[in-house]
Amino acid sequence: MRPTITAFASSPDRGRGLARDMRVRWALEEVGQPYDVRLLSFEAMKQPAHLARHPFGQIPTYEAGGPALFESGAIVLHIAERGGGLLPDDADGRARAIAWMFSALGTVEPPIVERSMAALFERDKPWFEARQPMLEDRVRQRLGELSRHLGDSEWLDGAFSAGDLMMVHVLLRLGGSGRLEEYPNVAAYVARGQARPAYQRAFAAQLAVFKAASGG
Ligand code: GTB
Repeated sequence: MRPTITAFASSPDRGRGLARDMRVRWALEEVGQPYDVRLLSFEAMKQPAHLARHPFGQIPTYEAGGPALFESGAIVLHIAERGGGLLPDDADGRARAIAWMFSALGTVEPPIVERSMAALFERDKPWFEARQPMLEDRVRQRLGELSRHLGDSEWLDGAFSAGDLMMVHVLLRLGGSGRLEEYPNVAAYVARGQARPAYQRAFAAQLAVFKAASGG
């Protein structure tokens, strides 16, 4: 059954592909699965109809006949398990790819989100300047560790997987900060992810939504 996902009707990322529906779109494009999108305003996300899909009233969600799924990691894993090309065939390789998905979401994303939340919501707070070095160091620590692991490899663990998809999308939130450029192999890794045709199609789809919503 053709899945329906949810996304912002007008994304606060202004079409930069940073909202988490982008991960789901990218995964669907990688496995060649066409999909529909239900666009939601912030108000609609908090209404009972959407809360029945997502207990926290967020996007993305995923519906394909069965119960609605929420959490971008769970959705991408679900897509990867059903389509080809996002998880290795061998059990050990699959386990490693899934471990990388979890590490993207649980180990690398939190300091990146913390950094961007501080920049968005704490600039006028008395503690903002004092916290900055700590927030930047936490991000640098993870980037350094990732850089060491990647070395000259193209992807995190053999062929491109759902682990790479998730990690690249998490890292994209650092775009424009200058952090990625401090680790050239990590920056090149992110660029390789963005160059994938499936990423490009997903990016174009979410950008078209933003442009339509903003009249351009
Ligand atoms: N852990 C959940 C998941 O991975 O699916 C987190 C989902 C989540 O945070 N969704 C956000 C949301 O629905 C949209 S992506 N927020 C509304 C709410 O909580 O009420 C978050 C997002 C928004 C904007 C940018 N940006 O501008 O860079 C990046 C990420």
